[in-house]
Amino acid sequence: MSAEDTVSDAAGAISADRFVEISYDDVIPNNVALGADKQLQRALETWRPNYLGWWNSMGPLGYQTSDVYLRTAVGVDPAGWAKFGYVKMPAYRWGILLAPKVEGRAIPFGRHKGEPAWQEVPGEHRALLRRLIVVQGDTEPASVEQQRFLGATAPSLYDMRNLFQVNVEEGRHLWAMVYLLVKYFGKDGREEAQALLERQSGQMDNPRILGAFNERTPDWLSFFMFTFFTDRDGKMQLAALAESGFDPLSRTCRFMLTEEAHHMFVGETGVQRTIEATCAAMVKAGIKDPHDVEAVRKLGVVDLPLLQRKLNFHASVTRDLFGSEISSNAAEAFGSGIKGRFNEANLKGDDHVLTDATYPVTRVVDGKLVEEQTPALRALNARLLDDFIVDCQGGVDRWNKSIDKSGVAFRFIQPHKGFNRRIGEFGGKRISPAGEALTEDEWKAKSGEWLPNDDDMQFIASLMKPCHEPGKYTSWIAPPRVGVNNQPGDFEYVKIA
Ligand code: BYC
Repeated sequence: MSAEDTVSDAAGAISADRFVEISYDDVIPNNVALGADKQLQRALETWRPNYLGWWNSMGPLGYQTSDVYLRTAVGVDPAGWAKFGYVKMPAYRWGILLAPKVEGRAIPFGRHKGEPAWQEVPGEHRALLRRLIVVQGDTEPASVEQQRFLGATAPSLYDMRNLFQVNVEEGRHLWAMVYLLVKYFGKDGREEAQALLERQSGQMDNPRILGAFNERTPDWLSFFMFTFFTDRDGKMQLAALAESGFDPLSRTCRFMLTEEAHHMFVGETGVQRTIEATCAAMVKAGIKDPHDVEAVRKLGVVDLPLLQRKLNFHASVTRDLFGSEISSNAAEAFGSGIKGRFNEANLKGDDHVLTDATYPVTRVVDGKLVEEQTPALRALNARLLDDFIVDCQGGVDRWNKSIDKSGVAFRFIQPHKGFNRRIGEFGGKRISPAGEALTEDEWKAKSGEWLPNDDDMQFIASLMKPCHEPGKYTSWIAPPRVGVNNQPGDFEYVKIA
């Protein structure tokens, strides 16, 4: 029996009771009655081999014939939407799943507030909507490309499996956006769907659209920081798009958010376990000073100041993904009812149209940071970025708690939002992590203390030794508290073929 059979059997068994709406008999599993729209089905079935070609040439390097213990979405019921089982990655059932339709849903914000949500693309907003769907779609394969080489240095089979889980789900998120493009945007949409497979992360001629998705993810610390910070940008953006007046986009994003939560879990616990290994090794060796980097590194663990530099890097690069703090694009997307604020429908205390509202935006004026009240409509990217920073703080606090518990004296701090930015108000300005405006010379003298330097990257690379024995972990990372789907500690998450 092939891995694909195992999953489809499992899904079939489930669909008999709770998940009747998902069709796993189709080549492309879906809950959008794909079989009833032959033209769309044909278009997606034409795209599918190109997607598989992309997966095989740009997806995870190696391990494609290994059985990986993966979860597959088999429903959209929050109480039980996934099924676990061994799957060979290329046989993963990438499906099209939308959250259930909310009958009578109205557009919750903008000029069209209160009108019935659109089931078809509103002609006047077509170009903007297409652009946002393409940008969202572009990040999904980009992240898979960035993480392509990590399997070979996985610190355990548990982590390797988590990497591949994230990768196949980013693949599914690409399918989600391609579905929207192909179903609602005709020939243009089909061309965009193809282009999503052609741009490549980091490529000079045809790079991915957004900056952070052209950075390398060269090691596992980068992967964990990426899934903590950058996948959280995914959460914020998807949440803003889930408010959309274009109902198919809203429903698609709502279901994607379920999967995104796991990616952030992988990031947060990955960093957490790295911290735990470091602190435990320091306590065991009697090292009290976290800044005694040489002594700490000799223990084969990552020193905490280096983790802070990695945090600074990933936080700042990810913040650029919010676009300019003050943006007429964002104002237009909101005004048109296409992209809301985080948690828009539940926000209390304003009219959700924002005609007269203001929002404080930090700007650099005459070399000083000042807060300016700005028309709220134009400050939506600033607001989403602020919400993101608050959301990140929860995880950073939990990391700090685990350092406290060990008795080591160290605290992680999120850098000031102006630190190391390329886009927006702070783009090209030199701001310290504490939020002071610096001269170029001051920046040059200090930035090696704030961002990972060559020595750091070489040290991290030296730690990236694979550990492929079930239940074992490399020195720099602690085992997880619980296994995936409650599997025992020595579970063979990847059967390496
Ligand atoms: N790099 O008015 P502006 C995820 C462009 S992550 C390069 O400042 P706007 C995931 C911008 O496109 C979530 N270019 O900002 C995570 C525009 O160009 P055009 C992804 C940039 O338009 C991990 C121009 O600058 N989803 O899902 O309000 C793993 C002026 O733009 C950048 C989304 O982002 C940049 N960093 O906002 C896997 C949601 N920033 O159009 C997946 C959809 C800006 O003039 N996208 N530019 O040629 C959006 O909502 C918006 O496009 C942005 C930009 C928030 C990205």
